Amino acid sequence: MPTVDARPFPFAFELNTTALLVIDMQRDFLLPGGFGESLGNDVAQLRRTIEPLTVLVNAWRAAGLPIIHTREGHLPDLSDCPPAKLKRGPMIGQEGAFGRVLIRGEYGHDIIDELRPAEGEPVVDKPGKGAFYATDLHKILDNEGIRSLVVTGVTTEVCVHTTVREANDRGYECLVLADCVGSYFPEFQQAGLRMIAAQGGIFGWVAESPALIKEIAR
Ligand code: TIU
Repeated sequence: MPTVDARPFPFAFELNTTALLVIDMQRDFLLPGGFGESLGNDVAQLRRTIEPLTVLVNAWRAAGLPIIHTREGHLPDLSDCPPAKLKRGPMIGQEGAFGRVLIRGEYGHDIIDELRPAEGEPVVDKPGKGAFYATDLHKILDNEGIRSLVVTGVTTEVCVHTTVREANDRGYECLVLADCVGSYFPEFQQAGLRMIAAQGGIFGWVAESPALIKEIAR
């Protein structure tokens, strides 16, 4: 069984029951001049994930393993956006540098060019922070017999964490890759990763992508 050097202890997984989740690698969050940056965030903190994640995605694809992408966003009429979220997401639905912010179909809502999904890879559109809430993700994974998830994307303490918690409660084993997840806030990146592996792996495991790539390239 492939086993990855991870915290709090090695992560063992079956290649045929493991999927790679790429969370919200969207232009609105990652592009300089976009929504994320307009809120005063340092997008460089997220952009450092692009290179290692591209290498991982290419290796994962080359191994013929499943990849699922997600995008956070809403319908153009905002009917799926709770007023409570709209109130605190000051720009959601408004015109930004890359179209209406976090609205499906807009340029900024889509995934960055470097990580464009390949033909046939599911793209799950989600209205919330978690990838399971109000989506078909659990069904998609269940139909494929997936039991373990490699979780990547942005941001570590928001959509990655929410998704890992949702996955954990549904019985999936989650490996979070430290170099392939990013937060606008270095202290949240650190704490977010520590929270996952704390208490004997309360939410899952944490590793670096080269340790995983070594296992799938065998
Ligand atoms: N994808 C995701 O994490 N959505 C966010 O709104 N993250 C923030 O950190 N704001």
